[in-house]
Amino acid sequence: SAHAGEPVRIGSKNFTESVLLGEIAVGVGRAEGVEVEHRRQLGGTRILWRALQEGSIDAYPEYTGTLARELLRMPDADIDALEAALAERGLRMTGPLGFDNTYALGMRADRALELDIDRISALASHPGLVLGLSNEFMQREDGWPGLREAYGLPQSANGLDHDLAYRGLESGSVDVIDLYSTDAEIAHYNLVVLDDDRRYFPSYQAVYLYRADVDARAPQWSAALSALAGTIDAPSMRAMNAEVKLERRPEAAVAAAWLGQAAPVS
Ligand code: PBE
Repeated sequence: SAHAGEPVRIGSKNFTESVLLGEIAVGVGRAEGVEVEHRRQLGGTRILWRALQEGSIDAYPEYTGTLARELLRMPDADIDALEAALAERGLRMTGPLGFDNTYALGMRADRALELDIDRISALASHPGLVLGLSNEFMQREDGWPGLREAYGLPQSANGLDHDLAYRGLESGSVDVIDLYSTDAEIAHYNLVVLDDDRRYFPSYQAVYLYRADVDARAPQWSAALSALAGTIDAPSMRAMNAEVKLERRPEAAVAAAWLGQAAPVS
C-alpha cells in the first residue's frame, strides 16, 4: 500500500456509475487538498475487491448486496455484520450514499405488452425469448444461475457487454437483458423493468469501501467520503448517469458539477 505523502488511489469498475463515483471521490479530495489518483475502469467486481485487499487501490465504490451475496458470501448480513466482516480484513465502509442500484430484468415496452409480461415469473411460459445478460451477471452468486433456479426459467442465456445489451434490445436481437436500476437507458429506450416477484435480488445500496489505513494517511479524505453518506439520491444518480451516457459529458465534469465545483482541467 501507499505511504504518507503519496496520492491516495480510488478505483472504479467498468461501468459509468462506478466511474462517476470515482470522480466524486477525486473531487472531494480536491476540495480537501488531498491528491487522489483515479484508476478508472479497472475491471469487474472481483478485480476491484482484490485490488483493495492487496492495497493497489485504497478505496472504490461498491454495493451492499454485492458485498453480502457475491464477495463476503453472507447473504443475510445487515450493515453492522458487513462492517464487522470488513473490519476483519482491514477494510471500512462509508454509510450508504443514498441510493440503491439493483439488478433487474428488462424488456422493450412494446414487446412486453405484446407478450403480456410484467414480472420475472412470467418469463417461464415464454421459452423462446432470447436472454442477453452482462458477462459478470452470468457468473455471479446473485446472478443468472441462481435467478434461473429461483424462477425455474427454461431459457439459456448469452453473455454480453452491458453497454451493448441496450443496442441488442433496440435492434431486436435480444428480448430480455439485465438492467442496473439507475441506468439512464431505462427511460430513454422506454423499457419495462420486470417485477422481481420472488424477491430474488437483495438491496444494493451504494457505499465506498476503503482501507482502514486511509484514516491515518488521509483522514480528511476518508472523512469527506464518509460525509457523502445520504447525499446522493436515485434521481440524482440517474441524472448524472444520463449526462454521461446520453449527452456524452465527461464523468469528471459531471461529478464536479454535482459537487458544486468548477470543471477540472485535465
Ligand atoms: N450493481 C448492479 C452491480 C452491477 C449492477 C450495481 C449492484 C455491481 O456493480 O455490483
